[in-house]
Amino acid sequence: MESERPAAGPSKPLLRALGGEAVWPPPLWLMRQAGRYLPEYREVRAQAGDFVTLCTTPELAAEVTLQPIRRFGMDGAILFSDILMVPWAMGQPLHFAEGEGPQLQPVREAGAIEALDHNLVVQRAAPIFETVRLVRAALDAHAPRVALIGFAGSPFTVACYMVEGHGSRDFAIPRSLALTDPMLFGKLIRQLVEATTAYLLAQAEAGAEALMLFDSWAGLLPPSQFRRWVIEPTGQIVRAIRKVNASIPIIGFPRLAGPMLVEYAQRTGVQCLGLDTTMELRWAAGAVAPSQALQGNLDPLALVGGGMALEAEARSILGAMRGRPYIFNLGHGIEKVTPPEHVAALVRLVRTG
Ligand code: 1CP
Repeated sequence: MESERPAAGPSKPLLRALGGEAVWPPPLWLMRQAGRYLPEYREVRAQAGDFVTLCTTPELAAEVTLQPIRRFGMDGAILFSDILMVPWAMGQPLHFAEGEGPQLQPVREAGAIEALDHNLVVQRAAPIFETVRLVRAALDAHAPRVALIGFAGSPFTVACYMVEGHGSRDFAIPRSLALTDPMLFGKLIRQLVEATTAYLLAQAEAGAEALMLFDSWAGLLPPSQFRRWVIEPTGQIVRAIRKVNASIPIIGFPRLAGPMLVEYAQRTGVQCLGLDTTMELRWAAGAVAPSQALQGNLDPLALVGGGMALEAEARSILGAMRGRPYIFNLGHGIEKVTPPEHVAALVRLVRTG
């Protein structure tokens, strides 16, 4: 299948960096680069009505995926979807309330967890794979240097939302369940490992050229729990993907992992580590293998503020990462109050090295 596509893969800067090459100036993309800070996104979002409809209407989802590429020319396009589309595809009702974030019907008992069906995911998420196909075809035709990134949430972070039912600062309910009934929590995690593996492989088959696992709440866990619920399941997914697709690079983003980054980097098998804003870059560079790419970690608030502080922060990151495989990015998602002209200024700055 892959041989039928234009042979642009290995020359794309983002894929070269993921392959362990110190590409300079570094390739760049931004987490949540599509979204409400862009007026053209707000227009399509209004047209779609609700968020799940936007994620499951391939033409609209492909359009918003491509908007930041057209406007700013990043090196990576990230599929427009959400980490909660996996629980949705497993049969858990999901709704995005205006201004309140996601709402899920919580699953906390054996019956509810067993009623979820990871085998449904590839079938129900078919429109998302169609989005991947549309975006890849558009990039091949009009932006052959841009790599398409597919993604999923990591089992622990997705389980946090599934058990809690909505966003939270500490996700006390799922973390307590993991401690008091690890057998039951483990059942949910195992379902998510199966679902996420199939979901990511289907994205790769549809044309995604790199995959990212978002573990936004990994840093809530103490080391023993981090090993069990973050490192173990992530490693299982990476190994299962490798059995089918030996080459697609995988980016892991264990947000707020701190020193647990070392074990995560050694034991999961990911090719690239996403770094959050709190990570000391020179420490991280010494903590992972020289061939493992790093990605991050500009403070999204620096991008909101712009000007001299943005320039100073970006230059300091570039200085620390020069000479190793590296992808410029934020340390967390873009803020919706970000002025688009600050994003344009950042892209210019990074491109001039
Ligand atoms: O109304 C809107 O337009 C919804 C805002 C929005 C957007 C633009 C949500 C709701 N999700 C998304 C898209 C999204 N989410 C992408 C698309 C691609 C891109 O990066 O451009 C990605 C990769 C995500 C990933 C995601 N969703 C994460 C992991 C990364 C992170 O930010 O920590 C998480 C935790 C979510 C859950 C979620 N979805 C949306 C919101 C507001 C939230 C956070 C809820 C909360 O914890 O309160």
